[in-house]
Amino acid sequence: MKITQVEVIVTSPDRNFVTLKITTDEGHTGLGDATLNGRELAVVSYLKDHVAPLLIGKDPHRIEDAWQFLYRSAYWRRGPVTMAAIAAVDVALWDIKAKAANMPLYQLLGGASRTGCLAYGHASGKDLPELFDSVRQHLDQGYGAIRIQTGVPGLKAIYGVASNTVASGNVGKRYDHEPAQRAPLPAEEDWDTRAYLRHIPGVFEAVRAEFGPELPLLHDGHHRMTPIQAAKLGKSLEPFDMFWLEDCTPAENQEALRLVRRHTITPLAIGEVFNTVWDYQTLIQEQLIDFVRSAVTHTGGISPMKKLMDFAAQYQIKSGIHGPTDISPVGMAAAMHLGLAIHNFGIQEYMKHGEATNRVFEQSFTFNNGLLHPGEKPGIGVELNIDEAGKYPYQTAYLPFNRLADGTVHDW
Ligand code: CS2
Ligand code: MG
Repeated sequence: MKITQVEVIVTSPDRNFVTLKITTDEGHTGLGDATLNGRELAVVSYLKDHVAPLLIGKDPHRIEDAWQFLYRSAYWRRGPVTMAAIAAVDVALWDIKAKAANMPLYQLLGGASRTGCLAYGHASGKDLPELFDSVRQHLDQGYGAIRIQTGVPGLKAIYGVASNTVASGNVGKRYDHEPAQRAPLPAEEDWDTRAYLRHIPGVFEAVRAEFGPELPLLHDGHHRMTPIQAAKLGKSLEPFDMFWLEDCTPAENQEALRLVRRHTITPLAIGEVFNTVWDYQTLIQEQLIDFVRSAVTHTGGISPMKKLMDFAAQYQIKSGIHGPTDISPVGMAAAMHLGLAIHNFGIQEYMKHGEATNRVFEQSFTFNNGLLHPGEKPGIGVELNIDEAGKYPYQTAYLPFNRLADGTVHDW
């Protein structure tokens, strides 16, 4: 079999998505997600200008060879743009291989290790009543685990809280609880770590009092704390039996987690901004985290994610694969196949895509009793409807950023 066509499709149904489509001389097609939220067109160029010409005429079955060639022959290694591009090729080739084998991808990864993948959703509200409503809505939709984000008194806009639930002063239109904004310039939000640290333990106390001890609860700190602040938060959340505290410190410094770990038994998750196994070397070997947050889309695809999770398994570290709506249905499907197959699956983030997105990407996954399953279609189980995709041209979009009260830029 030979690769005959490589296309990069940009579409913006509810938000921007970049999809790679590889076609073979035997008529098989494979899809890969290459969406890098807020920097989408950089990956489009990387794929179109630098990767597509290298793939034409190659054997699509040689996935490992293609991966190593793209990673090593570029000379320049790692980074989100490079790794999103390589991921798209890797997933598209796995899609083709599984279609050629007439099997759903998870069968090629070792078969199912479970009946489905436990998913968590995002509940948020500017205050407790709104938050409780949001939690109830998620429980009604069948979610069995819930991430909790709230407004902080004194702050106008905050990560994870939909714009229609926060006070005015917010720029741009938001989609559900999603931070990306289609606007020519990034929106500015405000931040105060001390106010946040004072507020959050009370929120979890109230949520436990309202919803009981069993519901797995998660929280995302979005890289905003220093190590000692993160340690303080982790410690103060211990009575509420967290499933995890995510991205408590900026992810660049793996050693920060040593300090956090020394002070708290709250489980830690990190890695949505990582893109290779090297970003986890210290974290995994020293058992400084409990969950790996990488997205298949941003970490080079199924092949390196399987290796990363096998490495993590030796240390009883589990998966918590990134799955907000900026991961396209193609990237979500890849995550579900991997999650179903690996032994050390932990949880899968799952934010529902909008209707327009679901018309562009025809999908075969199911969500029943809180469990995601990728379905039994050969391949990854997603096809792109090109007519629908063509209705939604690219729109400039940026993630917001934070400033402190004195104007200093802070991690968002
Ligand atoms: C987040 C994301 O899902 C998460 O945990 O931290 O929503 C993140 O803000 C976006 O993926 C950024 O593109
Ligand atoms: Mg996060």
